[in-house]
Amino acid sequence: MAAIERTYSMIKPDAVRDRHMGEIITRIERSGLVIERMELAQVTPEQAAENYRHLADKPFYQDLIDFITSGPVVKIVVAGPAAVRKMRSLMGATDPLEAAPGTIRGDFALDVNSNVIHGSDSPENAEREIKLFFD
Ligand code: DAT
Ligand code: MG
Repeated sequence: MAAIERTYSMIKPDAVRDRHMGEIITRIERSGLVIERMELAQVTPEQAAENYRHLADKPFYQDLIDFITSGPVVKIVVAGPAAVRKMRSLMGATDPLEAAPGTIRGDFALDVNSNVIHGSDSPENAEREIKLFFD
């Protein structure tokens, strides 16, 4: 039995606004991963800046911060074997135009600027992001 890992995921404001949160949560559950914590909340500018600090020099950075703080999100701690990798696989590629059909981004988005869902990219970043959004 593989060790249990945790990841941080977030249903972004576009998907909440468009009433896709139920279906996205269903997909996470159906995969076998376990939802350990979940909360509808507004991302603060401080949390947004910390979460996207690796992109601070990109031309799209300000749009990204404005978007993620533009409305409520669903903050989720997801647990299971290789949870980080499994969530990334359920999510699909960053650019929805590249994301395969059947993935969350592939099925619910067309634009990289509003790509429906966030998922941590490593177990270390997952721990950091869980603290950032739940402490
Ligand atoms: P991911 O969200 O797949 O981990 P990332 O961490 O590289 O991807 O980027 C974070 C978010 O920034 C991404 O979900 C959407 C936005 N983004 C990334 N690349 C972009 C680009 N080329 N143009 C516009 N937004 C972009
Ligand atoms: Mg990322």
